[in-house]
Formats: sequence, C-alpha cells, structure tokens
Amino acid sequence: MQEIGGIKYDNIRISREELKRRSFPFGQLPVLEWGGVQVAQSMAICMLIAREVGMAGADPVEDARIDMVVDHVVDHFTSTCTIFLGLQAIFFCCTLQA
Ligand SMILES: N[C@@H](CCC(=O)N[C@@H](CS)C(=O)NCC(=O)O)C(=O)O
Repeated sequence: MQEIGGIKYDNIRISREELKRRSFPFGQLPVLEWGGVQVAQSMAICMLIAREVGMAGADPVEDARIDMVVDHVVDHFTSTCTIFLGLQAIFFCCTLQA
C-alpha cells in the first residue's frame, strides 16, 4: 500500500529471537512505526495507510463496505491456512507412521 500511495518506507526484517527481545504491541509483526507510534495488526496498518493516501471510504458507510470485503478475505485466508496446516500435520503423522 505504501508503494501504491507513493509513501517512502524501510522494510525492516528481524529474526524470531530479536522479536522476542524487542517490545512490540501484542509481541507480533508486522508493526508500522508512524510518527513515533507503533501500529500493529496488518489490517489496521492497511487502513491507516489507506486513509493517509486517500484510498479509504468517502464516508463511514463506504468504510464499512471496505472493511466488509477485507474481513471476508481474511476469513478465507485464515480457513485456507488452517486447512493447509492441517494437511501438513496429517502428512507429517503419516510420514512418521510409514
Ligand atoms: N492478526 C495479526 C497476526 C500477526 C501474526 O500472526 N504475526 C506473526 C508473523 S506473520 C508473528 O509475529 N508471530 C510471532 C509470534 O506470535 O510469536 C496481523 O494481521 O497482523
């Protein structure tokens, strides 16, 4: 979204060990540092940037319709990950038994 909005940014990647050492909201990534404030949760980050670059809704109803689609996509992504991880676990168990 920063690319689309023409916002300059640094994409800083850290190790799992560094994640544990440092202090982030909810102890998770991604985190956007914006004006000295840490913002976590990817969809909250997207909505902040969308507002900053003029891609958010024109009014609260349009915002809600955007959130509606975003939440729907997140639901599908979450269930796909669950199925994929479940299949991996079944494969792992079958491999162990073979
Ligand atoms: N709901 C959060 C999920 C964030 C999340 O699951 N982050 C993972 C990396 S993709 C993480 O930081 N895991 C490390 C941990 O939980 O210890 C979001 O959308 O940003």
